Order: sequence, then C-alpha cells, then structure tokens
Amino acid sequence: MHIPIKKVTPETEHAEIVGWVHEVRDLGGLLFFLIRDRTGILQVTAPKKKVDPAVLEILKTVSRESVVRIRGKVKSIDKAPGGRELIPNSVEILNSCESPLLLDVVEKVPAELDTRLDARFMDIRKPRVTAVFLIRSAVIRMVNEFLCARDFVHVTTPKIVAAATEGGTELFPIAYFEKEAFLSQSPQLYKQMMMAAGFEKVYEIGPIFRAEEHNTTKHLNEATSIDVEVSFADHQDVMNLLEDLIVSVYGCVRDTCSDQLATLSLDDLPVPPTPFPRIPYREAIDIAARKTGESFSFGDDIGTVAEKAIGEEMGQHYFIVDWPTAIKPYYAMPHREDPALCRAFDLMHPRMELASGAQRVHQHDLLVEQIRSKGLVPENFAFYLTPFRYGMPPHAGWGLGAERLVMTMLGLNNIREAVLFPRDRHRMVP
Ligand code: AMO
Repeated sequence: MHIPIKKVTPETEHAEIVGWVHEVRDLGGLLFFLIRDRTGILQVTAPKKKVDPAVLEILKTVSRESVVRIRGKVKSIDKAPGGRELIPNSVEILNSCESPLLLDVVEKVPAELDTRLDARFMDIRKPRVTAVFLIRSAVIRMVNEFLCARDFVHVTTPKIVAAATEGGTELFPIAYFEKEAFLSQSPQLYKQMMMAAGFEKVYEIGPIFRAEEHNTTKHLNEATSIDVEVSFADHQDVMNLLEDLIVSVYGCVRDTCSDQLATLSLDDLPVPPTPFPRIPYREAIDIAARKTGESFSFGDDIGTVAEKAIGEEMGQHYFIVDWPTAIKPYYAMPHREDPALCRAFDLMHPRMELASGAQRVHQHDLLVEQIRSKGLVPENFAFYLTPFRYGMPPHAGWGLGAERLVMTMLGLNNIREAVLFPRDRHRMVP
C-alpha cells in the first residue's frame, strides 16, 4: 500500500508512493525525479547503472505531470527535500500526461490569473495553491467544530427561492417550470424562520448568489457564506460569538496547518488581538472623512476607499456598529432610544468587510412597517412574516464570507485565489 509522501522520512526503509511527476532531470549517469502528492515532494534518484533496466526504460519515457506509482528503498540524504530520497525498484505509469503542459506547475514560468483559472485543475496542483485549499478545508472544518461545540444545529435551506432577502437588486432569475424563481442571496429568511421553529441556535455553510455587476478583487457572483442565527440573543452576544470564532479559527490554523503556512511563506499567523474595537458608524465616517479628505454625510454608504482608510487607522479586526437604519436591511432592529440607528454591525478586516449581522426585528408589525419603508411589498414575504405572528423569539445573527475570511487570513490579493472555480462577471467555465 502506498503512503503519503509526507510520511516518508529518512528513517523509512522501503516505501511505495503514488503521485505526479513534478520535475524530471537527466544528469548523465543519474535520472532525478521529484514526485508530488498533496502532502509534499519526494526526490526519486535512479543511478542508470544500478537500477533494473526495465525500470530505467520506463523512467526514461515518463513525462512531467504523469501519474506514477513507485516502490523503492529510502535513503537519507541531506541535499534532498525532506532529507531523503527514494531509489526505485519498481515504477508503474498509471496515466501519462501530454506535453506541452497547460501551465508550469513548478511556477518557473508565471501565468496570468485567467490562464490559471482556465486550467484550474492543473493550477491547483501547484503546492502554493494546494496549500490555500487545504487551509480553506481546515477553516471550514474548524468552523463546524466551533459551532457544534456550542450546540448549534446545522441546517440546509433552499437555494431556489421566490423572493429576494436582501432587497430587490443583485438577484439571478432562473426558470422554475412555468414560474420565475431566483438563486438565493442569503439564507437570511430561513435561518430566522428556524428561530420560530424553536431550534435556538442554527448555522449553515452554503452558497450565496449575488448578481453584482462589478468585477472586483473582493466580489464573487457565487460565494460561500457562514451563517448563524441565535435566539434569545442580541447584537452584542452574536458579535462576541463572531469574535471568538475568528480568534479560534486563526489559532487552529496556526497550530494545525504549519506545513501549508510554510508553503505559503507565512511562518507566523498572528491571532488577531481582542477585544475587536467597536466603533460607531458616525465615528467611522469621521475617520474616513479625515483620512480621505472627502465629505461623508450620515446615511452614506462606506465604500471601498473609505473602508480602506478606516482599516488603515484601525490596523486590526474591528466592528462598525450603530448603523443608520436607512442603509441596513429591513430585518435589522432599530435602537429603542434612537430609531434612526439600528443594532446592525459589520465585522471588518483592515482590508475589507468580512461579515455583517444584526439583532433582528422580531415584532411582526414593526417588521411589516420596515419592509414597506424599504419600498418592498410585505405580501411577497408572507411565508416569512407568518412565523412572526406565532411565537417568534427575539434573535440575532450574522453572515461571514468564507472566501474573504481565507483571503484576508492568508494575504491573498484576489478573492478568486480562495475559490476552486470562481464565478465572476465573465467566468462560468470551468
Ligand atoms: P451581507 O450581504 O453583508 O449580509 O453578506 C455577508 C458576508 O458575505 C460575504 N459576501 C460576499 N463575498 C464575496 N462576494 C460577494 N458578492 C459577497 N456578498 C457577500 C461578505 C459579507 O460580509 N443576510 C446578511 C447576513 C446577516 O445579517 O446574517 C447578509 O447576507 O463577507
């Protein structure tokens, strides 16, 4: 049976490995190969005079990126990666790879992002790209573990929906038999209905679809949202939960993904300092005005430039709280003492927004009023509104973008680097 390349150590005697031919070098009397699997790289050295002629014959013909199974004797050697090499006594080509390659997997020849995404399967073979997705996998696993340990119920909600959750625009219409339907922008309405169902704490990690026209380095048309909703909780409670989750996930990645972090040249992953500062919206726009020289009025959105300026000043994860009710969705609870402000918040990384959330309106009539005030039609939300008449507990929650979390954690320049097969303004394939 084969073992992962990482498990082949200088102390191993014999090993069988499977993987891809990363590099081939013919040094006259010696054939050198680097064999790669998702755990690492192993040097295979074949002294032409010593190895079995049948094995040598196969090795001479094998092309880069072919899939091979190799058995042999392990030798400790300082110069090789991991301090060991494999002297082959049996080689099988499981499938050969055409040349020229679609991309240079050893990254000697740089490729544009578009070229890389066109041949994404091959791009992902690059150790640095593999590392990003192994960390992403660990992040999602840790989020699951963190929420399960706190008694959250995992739910899955429909992605084919009849109504917008976040307001009118940004929807992808689809043909649903004889009706028009939409791809879900957010599990918002369903996670709130699960509060009326009595589940108390729910979470979902799933796709959200946004028909955003703009093509930026931080927007996708299909993203992954980590959504939670908690009954008998207010905005402060769920901000604390979010802060704990971020810190816990960073700590776990730092402690359990050291190989992948090293591959990404991130020898240290500092855990964000706590508590995350909580600055009111008014203070945030003051900072933006001071730093950018532009003027901001109460009710203006905080766009990319302002976000960056505020992030520079804050220098760490922080929350923006006390948002104007007018620019947050209808489900955000207004402050009792000043209804022009609401109990919504955004979690910010210095580079961008990571999450938004709120304590929700749980009173039916107020919710209807707020839906109307946004120019939406309450009748279109009947399925959502009914539970509010039959024992809806007070509740709060948030949605955290998984790609933005990974992107900011690993310092990636483009959100597309954090998705296997990104969907953006121009890309539906692969
Ligand atoms: P919001 O629309 O702010 O809130 O989305 C929550 C988080 O999801 C991520 N996100 C995106 N990531 C990449 N590309 C996009 N187009 C995109 N859109 C959103 C961001 C964002 O902060 N229902 C509320 C959440 C709630 O209140 O519980 C909502 O969807 O990281």
